[in-house]
Amino acid sequence: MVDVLLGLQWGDEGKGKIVDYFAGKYDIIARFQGGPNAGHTLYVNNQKVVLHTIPSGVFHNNTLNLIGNGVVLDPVTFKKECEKVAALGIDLKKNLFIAEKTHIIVPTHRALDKASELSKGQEKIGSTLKGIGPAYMDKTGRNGLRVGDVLKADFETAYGKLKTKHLQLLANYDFTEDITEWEKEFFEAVAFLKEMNIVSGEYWLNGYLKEGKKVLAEGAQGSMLDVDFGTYPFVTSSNTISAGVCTGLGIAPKWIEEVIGVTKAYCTRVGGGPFPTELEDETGETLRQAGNEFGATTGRPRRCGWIDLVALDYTCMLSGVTQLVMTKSDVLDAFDQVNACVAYEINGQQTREMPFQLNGLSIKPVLEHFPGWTEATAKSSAYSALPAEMKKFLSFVESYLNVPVQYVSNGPGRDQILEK
Ligand code: 2SA
Ligand code: MG
Repeated sequence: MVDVLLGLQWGDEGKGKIVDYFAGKYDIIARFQGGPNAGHTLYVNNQKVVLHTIPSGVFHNNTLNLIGNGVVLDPVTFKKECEKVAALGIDLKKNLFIAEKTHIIVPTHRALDKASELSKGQEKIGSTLKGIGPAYMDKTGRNGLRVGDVLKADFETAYGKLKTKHLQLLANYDFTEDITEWEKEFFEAVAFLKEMNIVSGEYWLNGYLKEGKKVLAEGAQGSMLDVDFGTYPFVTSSNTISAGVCTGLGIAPKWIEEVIGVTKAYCTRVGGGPFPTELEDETGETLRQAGNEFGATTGRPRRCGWIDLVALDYTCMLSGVTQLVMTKSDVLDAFDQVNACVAYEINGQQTREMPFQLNGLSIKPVLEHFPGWTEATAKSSAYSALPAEMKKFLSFVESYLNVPVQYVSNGPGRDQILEK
């Protein structure tokens, strides 16, 4: 069977920690989309580790990890990440596998990402500039290079062809950088990649499923950044919802059982695009400081706001979420009053549905107010011991979404998680 773990907002819901918490219950952790734009933060022996492309199960002894075909992999960042993980005593040759159909990010993809963002001016997406969009464009445009290609004798020729195409495109943007150094680094990293376990991801994974192994599919970014259903065009370039699991790993829907949705007790967004509950005031700043809301990959300050139940209801529907994990609930300890958005008011009309497009609309979030709690919940050791006011807030969320909040994460530590 396969369980899925997804972010239900705009990313940074705390997926890394939650996958790490659940990892012990699974035989395999598999990434199915995204790439080095992801930043999954874990604490291993009290040391902070940020993973980008490597699945968050690598720190568990008996867990295998798969980078699925739906991912885009940059050999350069991948090599650096592997070295960082290896320095913590992990032998990735034993527990990490890469699907040969995974697409590769080449240096000129990064250049194109930057050029495209610059050309958009005020309308820019706020991309992490890791080359994600251009790499997925080459995948669907049928020009891409895949991990399996690095093993072939003509890889350099194929790379050269793609580079020429990219340089032609870059000429439109007056791109003048010398990429010789980037290429040197790239080919060193490709040599490193060749030595890793490259497998047919779909046969590898289906083989284990038939043996009865338990798989956790680890989502990256968040559902509101899904290329089809997110706040388009301010989205990433992959399917972040549960549907992406089948195409991103090569498995049939029948294998999927639980869909675990992760949401913060409030909401954040990094990069551009609409954000109905955003607080551009002191309250937003308090959330940012109390929640330490800075991008794990880019260090950018994250935009902060109240929890958006309209958006969560939408993403729970899209992915068929069966249970919720609410993270960073302790951050709300700092407030006398806690709010939740229960509807959008657009042109005087209230709606609980996500409009076609959010940008360009003037949306007023309709807020439900909850009294705060005066206790510090980071030290709570049981769900039942949480303050009554927080429990009221949690049950309101449950009844609005009609999905149980099965876990509350009340701090960054590995043990700061309470099961209902
Ligand atoms: P991209 O890089 O082309 O996929 O960016 C497109 C949009 O998707 C957003 N995006 C993200 N949002 C939140 N977290 C992400 N990962 C990092 C993290 C981000 C960071 O975990 O903190 O460190 O800044 C992530 N990746 C992509 C992005 O902001 C664009 O709006
Ligand atoms: Mg993140």
